[in-house]
This record gives sequence, structure tokens and C-alpha cells, in this order.
Amino acid sequence: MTAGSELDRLLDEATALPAVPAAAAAAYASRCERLAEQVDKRIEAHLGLREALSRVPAEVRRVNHRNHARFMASVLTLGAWEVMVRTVVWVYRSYQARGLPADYFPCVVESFLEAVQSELPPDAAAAVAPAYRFLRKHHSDFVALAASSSPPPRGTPSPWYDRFLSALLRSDMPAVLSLAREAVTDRTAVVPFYLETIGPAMEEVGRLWETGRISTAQEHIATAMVGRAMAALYERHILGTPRRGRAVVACATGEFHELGARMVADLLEMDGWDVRYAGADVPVENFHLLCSPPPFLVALSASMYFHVPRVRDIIAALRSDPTLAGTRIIVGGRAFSDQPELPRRIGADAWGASAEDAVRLARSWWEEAQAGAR
Ligand code: B12
Repeated sequence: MTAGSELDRLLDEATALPAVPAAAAAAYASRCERLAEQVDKRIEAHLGLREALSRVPAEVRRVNHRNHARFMASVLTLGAWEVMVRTVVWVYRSYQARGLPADYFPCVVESFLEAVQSELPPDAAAAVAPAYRFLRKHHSDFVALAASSSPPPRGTPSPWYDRFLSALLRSDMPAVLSLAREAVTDRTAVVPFYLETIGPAMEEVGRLWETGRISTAQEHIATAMVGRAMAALYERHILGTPRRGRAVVACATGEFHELGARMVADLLEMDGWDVRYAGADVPVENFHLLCSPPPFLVALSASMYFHVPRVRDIIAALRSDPTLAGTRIIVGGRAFSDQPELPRRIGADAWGASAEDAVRLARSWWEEAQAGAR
């Protein structure tokens, strides 16, 4: 069977899993920390995993267990079985690339299943357990799928892509900067440089990290270099005089991936918006300050699926504020890829695949509002 049809078979079976009642998903979501603590203990005590555990620092394991619990809370709350399957393939691939033996995963799944059964009320545990049984049953399918290659970057990279990526991987900041300056000689070159050079290069950096071919340190340096290059371009080409409405751009609470949101902020600003850019990990309670005076637009970014409930909470907080009745909310980022109905379900007005989409939508809403006001 090919990797594609094997994946389709798993997706079909997963999407037939029974829906988890909202109360059971909420019971799981409210106990993420306790579930992760139980799993920490069970995994540390697992004698068969001694050698495997020595390859991953205890702190990284702790973070991973919490990420897993938050991820499953999102999956159970939103019924996102397809996201679960695709992400578990990624987990197997990236952890094995870091030297963890495949046997590690069934132990984690079993530990979560036991933790669910001991921490959740019986009804909720019974509703959640089929998801973990599914993961346990398909362990060898996930091993096989993880061995197939990860998908290549989306879209067509620009002629600058190879040199840019190579400079990032050499940690060569002068080369990154001079290439950015060479490629972006005026404002019109910002969009293609962001979307066809930086975007695919960062995606490839992620792929190399996922498959263990570059270290976490190299990935951090590459991201920092991109941020510094974007700052240089910002000063030269983006900073301008606002002529449209006010826009707030921020990442969801807990979300550290900020380059995408920063692109949204830069492109909106270049299009004449008066932008307040708040960056990564913005607490829900900060939004009322960010949104005073009321903006025309709020753009929210999330890369990790386990942050979608946080985006939903932020939107709910914004919607409950009567001064923001006219504010449009757009969401974007990797967490929303391939899920056309999700943005509406969490209360957003729209979703954009790219930073350019944010500009297009914002502009059309603005023109509509101006026409209505005349
Ligand atoms: C850099 C990076 C990091 C950095 C981020 C630092 C920073 N300052 O931003 C750090 C080290 C913090 C990090 C951490 C983690 N990361 Co990381 N990271 C990446 C990487 C390599 C690049 C991200 C990036 O900048 N992409 C470029 C931008 C431009 O793309 P983008 O965000 O998608 O944005 C575009 C669109 O989505 C859109 N967009 C974005 N926001 C918005 C908003 C609106 C409103 C609109 C309309 C559009 C829009 O516009 C942009 C351009 O058009 C990606 C790889 C990848 N494929 O993206 C992994 C990746 C996202 N990370 C990953 C993981 C697993 C993690 C961690 C969980 C790792 C860990 N165990 O700790 C943590 C999670 C941290 C957290 N709590 O958020 C995985 C996710 C896998 C999955 N299946 O979910 C990826 C895919 C790597 C991989 N291939 O395995 N990461």
C-alpha cells in the first residue's frame, strides 16, 4: 500500500471515531496539567525506556507531555480527527529523527490512557478513551507513515530562495542582510520576498529540523536572522504615513511563532493601515488595552493547533466588548491550514492563507465601510 493510501485509510477510520461530548472534552481540557504530571511520572518510572529517555532532556519531555495534552484538548473540543492523525505522523517522524526509538510512543499513549481513566470522571474517560485506543492500535501504521518523506514546501520559491536558505543554514548574517537588500530594492519587492523567499526558506528550515538534519540551535539562529533582516526592510520600505483605519496584529496566547504575524503587520502597514503589532504570546486580558481605541481590524495568528482554543477565547473576549461591535476579526497561520470551516466555528469573520490575503480582505472591508458611510 502506498503512503498516500495508507494515510487515507487512517483518516477515514479516524473521522468515524465517535464525537466527544462537549462536557467530556472540557473535563479533559481543564485537567491538562494533571494528566501531563501523571504521564511524567509513569514515563520516568518505565524501566524499558531508560536508554531512550537519556536521549531527551527531562525538561523537553515535560514540555512535550504538556503540548500533547493541550493538543488533544483542542482535537477533542473541535472534533479534529484529521488534524490528530496528520500531527501524530509528524510527532513520530520528528521524535525518531532525534533518536527516540519507536517503542517510546505506545508507552506515552498508554500512560495518557491510564491518566485519563484515573483523572477524568468515568463518563468523560469513556468518551475520550477511543481516541487513545485508536492511536495505540495504529502504532505500526504511524511508524510506517513517519518513514515516508515529509511534504516539500508549498508554492514556487523565488530565484533568491536557494542563496537565502544557504545563508540561513550557514548562520551568515551579513549574507542574509545583503541578499535582502539586493532582492528588495523598492516596496513592490517586499511581498514576493516575504512570501516566496522567507516563507519557503523557513518552511524548509522546519523540515530540516523535523527530520533531525539541523539542530534546534541552528533553527533558532535562522529565525533570529530573518527577524533582523525584516527589521532592516521595515525601516527602509515599510514605515509610512497611515491613510486607512487602525489594525491590531497579534499572536495567540502561548504562540511563539511570530514571523507570519509580523509579515501581516508589515504588509498592512505598507498598505496604509495604522498598525499596532503586539508580537508573540499575547495574553487574552491584554486585548482590551490593545483594542483601545477600537480598531477597524484585529488579525490573530496561530501556528500550533493546540492554540486554537486560545484564539477562540480571544475572539469571545473581543465579541463581548460592545465598543468593538464594528471590529472585523481575521485569523491565519499554520494552525488553520486545510480547515476551511474552523475560523467561522471559533467566531472569526474570515481566514487568510497568507499575509497578502490579510491585506486584500482588510482593504475590501475598508472600501465597503467607506462606501456605506457615504
Ligand atoms: C521558527 C520556528 C519556531 C520558533 C519561532 C520563533 C519566532 N520568533 O517566530 C520557535 C523555536 C519558538 C518554535 C517553537 C516551536 N515549534 Co516551531 N517552527 C518554526 C519554523 C521553522 C518556522 C516558522 C515560520 O516563521 N514560518 C514562516 C512564516 C512566514 O510562516 P507562517 O507562520 O505560516 O505565516 C504565513 C501564513 O501562515 C500567514 N499567516 C500567519 N499568521 C497569520 C495571521 C493572519 C490573520 C493571516 C491572514 C495570515 C497569517 O502569513 C504568513 C505568510 O504569508 C516552523 C516551520 C514551518 N513550516 O513553518 C516550525 C514549526 C511550526 N514548529 C513546530 C513545532 C513542533 C514547534 C514546537 C512545539 C517545538 C517544541 N517541541 O518546543 C514549539 C512550539 C512553541 C509555541 N508554544 O508556539 C512544527 C509544528 C509541527 C506540527 N505538525 O504542528 C513546525 C512545522 C516545524 C516542523 N516542520 O516540524 N518554532
